[in-house]
Amino acid sequence: MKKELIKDVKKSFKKHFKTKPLMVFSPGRINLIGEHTDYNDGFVFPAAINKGIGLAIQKNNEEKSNVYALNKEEMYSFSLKNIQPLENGGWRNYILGVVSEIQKKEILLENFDIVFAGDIPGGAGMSSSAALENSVVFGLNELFKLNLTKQEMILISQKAEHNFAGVKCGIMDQYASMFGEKKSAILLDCRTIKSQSFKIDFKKYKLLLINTNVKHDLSESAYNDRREVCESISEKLKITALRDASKNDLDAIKTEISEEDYQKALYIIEENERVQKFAEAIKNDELNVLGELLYQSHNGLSKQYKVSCKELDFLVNQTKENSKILGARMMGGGFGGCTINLILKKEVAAFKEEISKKFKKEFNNDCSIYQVKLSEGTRLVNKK
Ligand code: GAF
Repeated sequence: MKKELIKDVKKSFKKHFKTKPLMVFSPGRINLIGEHTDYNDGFVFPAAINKGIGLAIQKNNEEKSNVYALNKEEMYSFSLKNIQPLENGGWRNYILGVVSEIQKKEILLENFDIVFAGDIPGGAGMSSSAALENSVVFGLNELFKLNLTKQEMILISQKAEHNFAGVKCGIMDQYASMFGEKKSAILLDCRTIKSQSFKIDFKKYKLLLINTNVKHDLSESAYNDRREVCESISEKLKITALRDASKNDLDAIKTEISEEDYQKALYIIEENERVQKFAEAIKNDELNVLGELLYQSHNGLSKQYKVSCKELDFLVNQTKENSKILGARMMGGGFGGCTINLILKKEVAAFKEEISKKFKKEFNNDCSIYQVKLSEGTRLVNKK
């Protein structure tokens, strides 16, 4: 969390609303491995990071609630009555979604003011939307003493995403953002919503994110399509979710489904296995195995699940020629955003320069490179 971000949000709140706010920070996340497995009741391995959303919130005595998006310099005022998603509402829908999902629990909210800002680049696949949802539900819970548990809060955030942003996401992003722990990643079972925390120390290696700075248009509809494919195959197999399927089960219905769908379901089965292997390899300090699993994951996401894009494939392929990098893969929903790389610490500077040049030459666009710290989840800040 950057102190500057919190300071700016607080300052802006005082300027616009003239009251003293509660301050919340809600982080984005990375994901080590386990992509698109969350909505299949499977396993994921995310971590909250030191980038996210800073939010200031306080009650007001008006007829409307007011939200100011500091990065965009946009103010939005709305009535708490009859809340509906807005067409092309952008960030507004995350706020409205959270409020509406709280109201669906028969909880009566009073009007409030919010200012928020973030330092997660939009579309980077680092869950700026989950961070925003969580910051709002957490802030409202504190402000109005709603007594919601963190578990209830992340389900509200997830439903806001489903019903107001139209993305039928799993629970990984909201969970990681809410429950993150310092210097740790979380092995989460998305069926039971039980997790195990792993201290992360890759010794001479570290994680590096490279943002393609592209977000291809089809990402949201393609995301929902993938979910539908998984659900329809589960239905055919008469199971709750692909988490319960084996390759043998899938082979038994191979002739009834398309080769494309077969590969997608197979990817999910294999990715779930990779998450387990990844956890074992962390326990045993087998860094080479981690790297290999990252490459396998990318290959599956690109060739079987088909959620990569040429920019992500390019970045991953470039690392294969570099012995200083143990593994890399696309991260998050796909169709743009970041790759996550396991790289020798002392090679970071040289690699940054090299890959920036190559990317520019190939796409005539800049990529961005980030080093992140694994951090705590959503919390109150500046209690004084
Ligand atoms: C997005 C979704 F929001 C997550 O739930 C998850 O499915 C991820 O894509 C892919 O692993 O971030």
